[in-house]
Amino acid sequence: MDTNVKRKKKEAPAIDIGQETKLELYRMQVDLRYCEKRAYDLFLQNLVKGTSHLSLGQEAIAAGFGVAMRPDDWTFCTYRGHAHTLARGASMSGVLGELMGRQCGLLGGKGGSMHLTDVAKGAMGSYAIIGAHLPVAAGAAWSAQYRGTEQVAVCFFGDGTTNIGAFHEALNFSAVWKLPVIFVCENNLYMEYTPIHTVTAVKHPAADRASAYGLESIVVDGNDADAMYLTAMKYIERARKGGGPALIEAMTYRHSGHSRADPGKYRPEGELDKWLERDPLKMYRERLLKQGIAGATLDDIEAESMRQVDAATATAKASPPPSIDDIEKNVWADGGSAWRN
Ligand SMILES: Cc1ncc(C[n+]2csc(CCOP(=O)(O)OP(=O)(O)O)c2C)c(N)n1
Ligand SMILES: [Mg+2]
Repeated sequence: MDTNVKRKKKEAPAIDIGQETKLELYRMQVDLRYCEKRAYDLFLQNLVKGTSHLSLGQEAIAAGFGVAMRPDDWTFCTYRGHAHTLARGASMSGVLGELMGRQCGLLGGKGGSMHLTDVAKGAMGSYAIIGAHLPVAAGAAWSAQYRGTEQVAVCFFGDGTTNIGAFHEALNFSAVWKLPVIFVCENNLYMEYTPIHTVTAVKHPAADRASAYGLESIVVDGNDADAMYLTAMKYIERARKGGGPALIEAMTYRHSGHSRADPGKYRPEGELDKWLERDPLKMYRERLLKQGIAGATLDDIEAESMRQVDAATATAKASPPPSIDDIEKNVWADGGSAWRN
């Protein structure tokens, strides 16, 4: 392996994170956790049709970026995208309603878990084809660069995605054109069921490839919301000012299996327990308490989050499924292929 690669391990905090931002980071992680746990409960009640992929344990990444991004920045995520969509401000009833196939869902109940999108909030889609969205994110960044809007595209994907051609094509194109795009690899150690290290030639599937595109090799603790927020701020602001793309590898772990049907039995005994000790919410709560934030303040955040999840659940349950009249609505673009003639 190339020993000349300079890797930044666990970004040292460059700026002080104010108390308000810390509480925002905690609130967002709690919202993401409670909402996804509710999604799982609804699945057990047979109210969520089709498959779904939870990111329980990976919340610090979506939260760190969600808090750091400007409202008009863009997010592109995978089928494991509930948290990333919520982190941009999509409503809980819109997300839970979409999972349940209800009219109040973000896509009117016709898209489901793997296609969450909220264009008004900059959540530009969830993509089920591995790697498909990396070139799309680069294209969005190119549009921002061309129009001079200083918007940044942030693209989340998994470790397995780094072995797909589109990853390399998007990285190369973005580096050559210095596009304002941040690629965030959430290395949760597994692809669908396969450990990433058994099928990858390098230790860090994203960071060890960065030098091939003239980019820094960056590995961050993906379970540390402060580290994620500071890293996001640094590279988003650099990209906004014309400094080009970044490739960030965030080390993390998913608490549940790949999708709802997977109990995750292929994981070695004790591995999950080890990572549960490093649960991002648990670590962050302990850190805030040590820093002098009152336990009651954090309890209030948790209670308010649960209240919102309960209210969203009630809204989604009361919402009807899409009507037959709407079956073709928002499916076909007006004009079809007329432009070709
Ligand atoms: C092009 C393509 N090949 C295969 C699949 C099937 N598939 C769905 S998820 C997945 C694993 C992806 O792993 P990773 O990128 O690490 O993301 P994670 O699920 O861990 O978040 C695979 C192979 C797919 N969706 N698209
Ligand atoms: Mg993975």
